[in-house]
Amino acid sequence: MGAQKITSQMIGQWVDQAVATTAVYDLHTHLYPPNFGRYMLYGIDELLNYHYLIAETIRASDVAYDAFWGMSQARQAELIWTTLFVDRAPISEACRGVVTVLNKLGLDAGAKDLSSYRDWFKSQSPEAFTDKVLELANVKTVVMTNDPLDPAERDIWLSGVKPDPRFKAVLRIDPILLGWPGVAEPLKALDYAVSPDLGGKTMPELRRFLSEWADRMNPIYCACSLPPTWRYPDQSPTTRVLDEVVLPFARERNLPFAMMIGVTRQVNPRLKMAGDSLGKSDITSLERICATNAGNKFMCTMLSRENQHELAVTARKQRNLMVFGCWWFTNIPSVIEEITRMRLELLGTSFIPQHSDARVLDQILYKWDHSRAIIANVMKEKFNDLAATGWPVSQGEVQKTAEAFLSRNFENFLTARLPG
Ligand code: RAT
Ligand code: ZN
Repeated sequence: MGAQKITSQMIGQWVDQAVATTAVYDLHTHLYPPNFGRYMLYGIDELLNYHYLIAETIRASDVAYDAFWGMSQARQAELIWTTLFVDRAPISEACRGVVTVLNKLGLDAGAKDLSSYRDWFKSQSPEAFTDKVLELANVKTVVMTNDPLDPAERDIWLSGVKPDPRFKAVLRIDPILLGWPGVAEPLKALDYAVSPDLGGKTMPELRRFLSEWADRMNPIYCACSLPPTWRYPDQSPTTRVLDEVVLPFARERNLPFAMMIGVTRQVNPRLKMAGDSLGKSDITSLERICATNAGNKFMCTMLSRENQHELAVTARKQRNLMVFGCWWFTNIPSVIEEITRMRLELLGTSFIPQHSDARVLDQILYKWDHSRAIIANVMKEKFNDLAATGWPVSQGEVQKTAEAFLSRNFENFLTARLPG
């Protein structure tokens, strides 16, 4: 009896089912659990006040910067709603996301009735809403971004609050890598004997800072975002702190170090947190940090579309490098599709296609819905191409691939010990 012919319809069904039913491990977000108080953001006003939408509103309306920032948060949300959802079609990815969220929560997006949405969200408790959203989005684990130098966040950790186990911590260390000499002051105020020129006991004290905060937060990796001008190695404090503190610390604890490369902060300070931009980064620095620190695990995502091909090639050469996500300005359908297809062609199943970067809990409903659809399309195309060669594509292979992409590659990378 001959083997059953694998049709593209079968592949389509297997892929859709596997991608929809596999729970996601969302490895980079800015979300927090309900017991982190005001750090947990949810609801229509927070959705509208997303910095992606603030940039779009200020561009489209004639509001003055100062007038916008002088408004209450509710008034800002109303202006964003009117400008982007009433006066024009909400056709950008960030706008469409809000509409997807309303739909997924069972609200009537077509009613365009901001006050009824506000009423609905007011009736949700943070705890029950968290359960509802994680379940609807089919996300099992959410990775936070935790900055021990943020005074308010520090107080929460110091008060002994433990996050809900579905939320994992990440030790975010941008200031100690990029903030010299200024970061010496806040560290000294916390009783770390550091000096602005990195002399004296600075290096052991930074190590103590990382160890104490890692013991407190139990992070699953350390992370930093880096500008396009980042070079490794060089004579900068960044290289010194990496080589003498961060990389030995991460190696000792078997923690990956995640680099998000390509952000140019505050190209327009009048946009406040919406004022960051991007630039093409130096792939050879990434190559060198991975090659010369072979005992460290690295994760990397890059912000510029122009870096994506060389990033995927670099991952082919460096087994200690895990490529992840379509970050920020690349988290738009056309670019996600292009990047995912290219990574799959160069890396097979050995990469992590997406993270959400959600700041407002409800956003995982749209970010994962939109990304799942694109990942599924690319998988269908590639499994169909494979079937056309005569390979007997199986449902098991499709399922395993979806699991690798949505959670397993990350889970395995966390626990992996690098072979010598
Ligand atoms: O995507 C974003 O919301 C950015 O503002 C940043 O959070 C970026 O992802 C980062 O973590 O630095
Ligand atoms: Zn982020």
